[in-house]
Amino acid sequence: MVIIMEKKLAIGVDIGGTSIKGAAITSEGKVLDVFSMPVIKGDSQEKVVNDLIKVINDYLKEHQYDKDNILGIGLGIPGSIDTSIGVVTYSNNLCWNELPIQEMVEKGTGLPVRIINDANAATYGEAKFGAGKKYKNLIMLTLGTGIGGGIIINGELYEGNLGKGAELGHVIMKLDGEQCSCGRKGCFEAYASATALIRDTKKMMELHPESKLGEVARKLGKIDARVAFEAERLGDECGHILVENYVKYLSEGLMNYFNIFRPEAVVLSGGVANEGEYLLSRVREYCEREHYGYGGTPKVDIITSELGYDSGKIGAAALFFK
Ligand code: BMX
Ligand code: ZN
Repeated sequence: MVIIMEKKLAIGVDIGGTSIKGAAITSEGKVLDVFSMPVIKGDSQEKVVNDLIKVINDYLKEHQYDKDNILGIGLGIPGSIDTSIGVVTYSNNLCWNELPIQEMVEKGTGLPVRIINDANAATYGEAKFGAGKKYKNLIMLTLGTGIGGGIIINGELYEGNLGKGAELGHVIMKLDGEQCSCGRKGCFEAYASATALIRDTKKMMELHPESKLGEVARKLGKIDARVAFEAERLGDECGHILVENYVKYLSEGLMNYFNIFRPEAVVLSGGVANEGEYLLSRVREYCEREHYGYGGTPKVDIITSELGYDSGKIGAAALFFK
C-alpha cells in the first residue's frame, strides 16, 4: 500500500493492439503499482473501454489509492485522436472509430481524463524524465508494430493540430512501395518498423531455406525482429543483407528528420531498438557517411530510450504534471 497525502499522482495508461498497461505515476516520473489487461481481437471498442474502466476502478481500490489524491488519467492511444473533444478518430490496429473515450472514462471513474497519441506520450515521458532530459530539441521514434513519432521543440511537445501530428512513420520512402497500415504505399513504417523487418525476414527464409534464419527462429520460438540480427551475428549472409537493408532505411528516414528539424538528439525505442549499440553504431556510421550535415558540429546524438516500455505510461500521466 502506498500512502501519499499530497495530490501528486496521476494514472498513466498505454493502450496497445494486444494489451493495455497502466500505473500510478508520481510527479517525479516514478512508476508505482502496475496493471494490465489483454485486448481481445473482435471485442467492440465500447467493451474494451468498459473493461478498462473496471480494471482502473478495481486497481485504485485494491491498492487503496484515494481518488481525491489522483490528479487524473492520461491515455496514450495509437492512431489519430482529437484532443479538443477527447475522441479517438481512427485507430487501424485497434479497429476503433469515432470513440468518445475521454468522456466514457471520465464518467466511469469520476476522474479527469486526457488523451494523447501513444508515441507522443512516449516522447513526452522520455523528454521529461528519460533519455531526452538534457535536450531541448529532439525527435523520438518507436520501432514496433508500427513506427510512432514524437517531436520536442524548444522543450515543448509539438502535437500538431488537435493532437494529430508527429506521425513520423507515415512519410513516403519509396513511391508505390510496400503497402502501409495507413493505406498509403511506401511509408517509412512499411520499411523500418519491426513488422517490416519480420516481413522481409519471412521472405528471405522462403528464398533461402539453407540460411541460418530458420534455425535462429526455431531457437527463439518465433520469427521476430531479433532473427535477422542474431543470424547476422552468427555470420549468416542472409541475416547480414536483412540488417544492412534495415539500417539503410532507418538511417535514410532519420536523415529526413535531421534535415527538417536538425534536432540535438533522436531517441529510438521499441523492439528493434533493443539491439542497442549493435544497431546504433551502424546507423551512426551510415549517417556520417551519407549526410552532409550530420558530420558537422554538433552531431545529432542517436540514442536509445531510458524508460523503455514505461515511457508511454509516464508521458501520458505527465500530462497532469504540466
Ligand atoms: C502507427 C499509428 C501511430 C502510432 C504508431 C506506433 C495507428 C493505429 N497507429 O503508425 O498513431 O503512434 O503506429 O504504434 O494508426 P505501435 O502500435 O507500434 O505502438
Ligand atoms: Zn503509412
